[in-house]
Amino acid sequence: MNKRWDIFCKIVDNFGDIGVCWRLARQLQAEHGLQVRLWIDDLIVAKQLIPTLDISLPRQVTQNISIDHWHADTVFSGDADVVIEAFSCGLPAAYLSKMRPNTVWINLEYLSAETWVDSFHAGNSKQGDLTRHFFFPGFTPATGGLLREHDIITNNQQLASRKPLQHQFLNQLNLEHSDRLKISLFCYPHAPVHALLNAMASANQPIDCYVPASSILPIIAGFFGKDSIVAGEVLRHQNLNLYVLPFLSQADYDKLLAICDVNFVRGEDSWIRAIWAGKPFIWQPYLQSEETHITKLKAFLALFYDSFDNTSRQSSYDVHLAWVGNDISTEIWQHYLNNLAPLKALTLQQSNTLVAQADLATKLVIFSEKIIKNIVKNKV
Ligand code: TRH
Repeated sequence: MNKRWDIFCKIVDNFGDIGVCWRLARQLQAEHGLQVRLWIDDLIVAKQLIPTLDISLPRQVTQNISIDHWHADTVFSGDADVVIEAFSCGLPAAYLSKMRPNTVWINLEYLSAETWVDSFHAGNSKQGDLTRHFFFPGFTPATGGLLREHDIITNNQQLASRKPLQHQFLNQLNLEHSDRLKISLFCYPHAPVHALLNAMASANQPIDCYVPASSILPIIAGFFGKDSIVAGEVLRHQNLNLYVLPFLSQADYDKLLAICDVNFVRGEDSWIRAIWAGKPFIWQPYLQSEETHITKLKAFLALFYDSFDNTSRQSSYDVHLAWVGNDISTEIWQHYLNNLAPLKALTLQQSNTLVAQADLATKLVIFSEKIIKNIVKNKV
């Protein structure tokens, strides 16, 4: 049995690398009964997502996952059956030298909705005695799927439909209850944040905007004419009430997305969480050279919104392209808000279509089993 899995996570930038690896590790352990060891190169950043982590320890077990600090002098045993190299992070030479030809080596790629992903998923290349397999997450059945815990949809639906649960969550964050439109905001600092806040303030309905602490806080402070802001502050301007939240646990961030009416998300992991929340969302892709992120955005817009009616599709395209551009006008934002009811229904419909597909962790386990069988077959 391929029970022992190693996951290698190099933290390049932000929280997406560790966010995805930590979520995957927990799901493989909890839902597939695997022994998972997560190798992390930067425990300090990881601690933001895994608060129980003791950064002084080279090895520890938390939530049934063995977490090992991966550094230049790490000594490896190479006893795993399956090795996940997250986002082409490069397995260390000392580890590669311990791997056996039948060790299943899988490179977990970045998520993209581009059509070429279907044909590149599940390819491989020889590296000496070893074979490196390429696993592409994606939105179609021909890809590796999307990370989704078995209970996330039920949890989100319960929270979205039950006011007492929502009040309990808001109370826990020291937030007031209101019937105002709720919006969460998580984005990169190069987004036109001032323009968005301005559009929210002058929109024709009151808005509660929740901002978990991130690198955009100085920009928000500037909008309100302040030098700095911290979690707990409430800032008001015209129709906009803005609540600064602490950086939440992944579980609480899911809850925030589930109770909001619109979610601004970014990168990779929060993007998928917004889809499972089933609410209209605006995705900001991770900035890449040669406008690659715009290509990725357009591929996703085509995949997700092309079945929408003309008005909803147009307002979704407009708001996304404005958000990745340098400006988001009051008109574009108001048009989006005017279409929220159909956008809500259509987004939920698309989310349900994706939920009907197998999730990434399950597909990864099946993929690893198929590789093992082929290896065995080739030997016979
Ligand atoms: O942090 P990101 O920008 O990560 C990015 C992307 O993954 C990108 O593709 C990759 O190339 C780059 O990293 C290196 O955005 P992302 O992917 O949404 O990850 C954020 C994580 O933080 C996600 O797991 C959700 C979590 N999160 C919380 O746990 N609490 C919070 O309050 C917030 C706002 C986020």
